[in-house]
Amino acid sequence: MGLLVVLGAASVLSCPRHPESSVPNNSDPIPIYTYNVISTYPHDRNAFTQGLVFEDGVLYEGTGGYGHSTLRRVELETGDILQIRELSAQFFGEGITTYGDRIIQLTWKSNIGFVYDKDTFELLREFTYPTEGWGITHDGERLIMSDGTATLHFLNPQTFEVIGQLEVFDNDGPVTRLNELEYIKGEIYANVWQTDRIVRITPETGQVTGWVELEGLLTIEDRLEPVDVLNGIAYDAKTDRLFVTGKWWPKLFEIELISPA
Ligand SMILES: [Ca+2]
Repeated sequence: MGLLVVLGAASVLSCPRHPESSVPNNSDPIPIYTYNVISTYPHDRNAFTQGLVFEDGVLYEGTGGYGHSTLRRVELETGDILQIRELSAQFFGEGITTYGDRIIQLTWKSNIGFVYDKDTFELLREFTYPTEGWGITHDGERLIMSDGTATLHFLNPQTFEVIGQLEVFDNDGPVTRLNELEYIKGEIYANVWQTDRIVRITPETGQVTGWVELEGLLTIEDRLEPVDVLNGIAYDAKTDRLFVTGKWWPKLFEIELISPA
């Protein structure tokens, strides 16, 4: 179903021109990866996950909802909340990323981002941006931000000025609804809102290099209580572990990707 949503959305849009790209439209099929579950961990059913990061043995999570938005430090193995900061009820929290000794958190429609001390969660400053705020990650030099469209924005991590943009496309045209992000070994991974799929993106061109099909992660029992969509990608660069979860999901998964045969 997720694929149909994506293709349907893309099919009504004209194909973008990418003169800088040597890859013709409707060329080779884009590989679809599947997954193995390596480990399963508990996840807070009250967490409407909008941002997920793993760094130095610690999971950081940002949650959304008016009156329910938080920034959390979470113990991976138990799901226990080790530290939490609640946002004012006027803000709908969105993506988070660490950057050095800071944590950056977006808000959905307020055009305001928050910068916290990574250890204390103290608010250090705010910044503004013109679009909606959805997901955020970084490539070591630039912040990378999504806004629910097919456009990713590159931001200076010190001044938060927009320094570039990237239009994401596959063989069918623009890939919209790009949501939670993670930069992994030179690629941008993005949840595609309202699907069970993650899209892998080349930062240099915006071209999709693969889709990851994650349907089936939750069991029927997991869905007896309300769950929302897959959202949340975190990567432990030190141990090469990939984590995913979803909004109100009872579980967080370490997965490995399987290349198509
Ligand atoms: Ca992430």
